[in-house]
Amino acid sequence: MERTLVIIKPDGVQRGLIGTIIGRLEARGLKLVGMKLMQIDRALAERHYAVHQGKPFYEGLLDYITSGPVVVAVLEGPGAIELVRQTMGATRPAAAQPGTIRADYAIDVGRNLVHGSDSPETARFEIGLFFREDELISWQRDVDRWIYG
Ligand code: D4T
Repeated sequence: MERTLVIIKPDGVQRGLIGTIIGRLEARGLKLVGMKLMQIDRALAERHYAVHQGKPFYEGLLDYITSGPVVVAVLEGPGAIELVRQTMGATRPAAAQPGTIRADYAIDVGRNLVHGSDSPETARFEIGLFFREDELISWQRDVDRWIYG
């Protein structure tokens, strides 16, 4: 089983798309093991986006991610990291495949609604940034036998 961090960014919250985005990930078969509404402060945003420091879009990215409440969630499932990345679609919504969240609901790379970890190392790091161990719940979902063969 793999875990990944998902962030519904401030545009997703403002636009009332929390339920839609979480619903798509749940419908895919992924299981929520943690979720909360929070406001990301500058220091946390700098740690989360440290790999982008110095890039032309970095300051705008920090302004955007700290501009309003976000929903952070940890989703679990076999291959969860790649499944979430596929369900979100490409970083640039114009390049995202129809049927993905970014293609269906976004236009601009600077307002692309959702974040998902991009590797097992990143997922571990990002989950640790946003959640304490006791905020994550390992639980059995009765429907799992109809989702995993
Ligand atoms: P996140 O990290 O938000 O899930 O996005 P991705 O993993 O899909 O893409 P990324 O790390 O390459 O980019 C992080 C973040 O920066 C914004 N961005 C990116 C931007 O505003 N302009 C750009 O040119 C790029 C490449 C969008 C996502």
